[in-house]
Amino acid sequence: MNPPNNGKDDKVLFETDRIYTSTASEGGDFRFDTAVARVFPDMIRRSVPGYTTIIPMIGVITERFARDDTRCYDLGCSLGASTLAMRHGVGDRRCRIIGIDNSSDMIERCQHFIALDDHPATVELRCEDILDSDIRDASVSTLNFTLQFVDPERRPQLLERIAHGTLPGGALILSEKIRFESDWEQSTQTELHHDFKRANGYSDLEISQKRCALEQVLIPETIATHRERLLAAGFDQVTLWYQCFNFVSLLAVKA
Ligand code: GEK
Repeated sequence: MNPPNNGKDDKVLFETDRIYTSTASEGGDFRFDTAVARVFPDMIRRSVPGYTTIIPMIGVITERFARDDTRCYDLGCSLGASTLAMRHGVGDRRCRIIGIDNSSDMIERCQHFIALDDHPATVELRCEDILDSDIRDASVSTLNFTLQFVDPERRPQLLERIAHGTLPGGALILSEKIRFESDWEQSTQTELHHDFKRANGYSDLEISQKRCALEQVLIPETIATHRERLLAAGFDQVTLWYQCFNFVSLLAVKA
């Protein structure tokens, strides 16, 4: 999502993430609340290696897989960066774009970003749990760094429902933070991720406090686990199309 470059509203929409700057600032598990929604574009860009590449590529992938008279789902849409990439990706095809998030703070601000964009494709935003969402007639769905926040025991069923709701030839884009089987890979990739955060201006204190806050909330899995589960859920092909350190994106396609 590119910030508009003028207007006093922009300062309100694009705040710098300072949530974990002091020891007194935060305790407890990470939550997608108002404070996070306010700084989210800055937070995700400075925390997730490759995010600024993945978003436009979601548009490119959508352009290939979107079909007339189908739906495109952005599951865990936050402020709508992927929703907007998909909206532009569908071009002039008759698609309904549906963005879903269970954080009302996110959906409220997302509405504002969608309204700033003038592409004619219809976007419907829903504040609901993706575990309860009705998913059908999908040509493209996106889980861009959302599945990692879902209880691992509920992940298989969610992916089965997405696969079931996907039309033949349709696709799912699944981006996740991952973990590695090998201790060396795990520690090296984690250190590189922290180097990326430091290079983006986060202090060691911010990095360690955020890490603690996410520990029980964001549960990463291996690429092998993701691949096997996508195939078991009903997708027929899976390919890794992007990796930067311990962050990846997979494309799963239904025959
Ligand atoms: C992007 N995709 O900018 N139901 C609905 N929403 C959920 C659920 C759930 N069960 N669990 C988590 N979320 C976005 C970025 S952020 C990723 C996605 C991150 C939502 C949660 O409220 C949050 O907005 C989003 O998933 C995850 O492309 O912060 O690393």
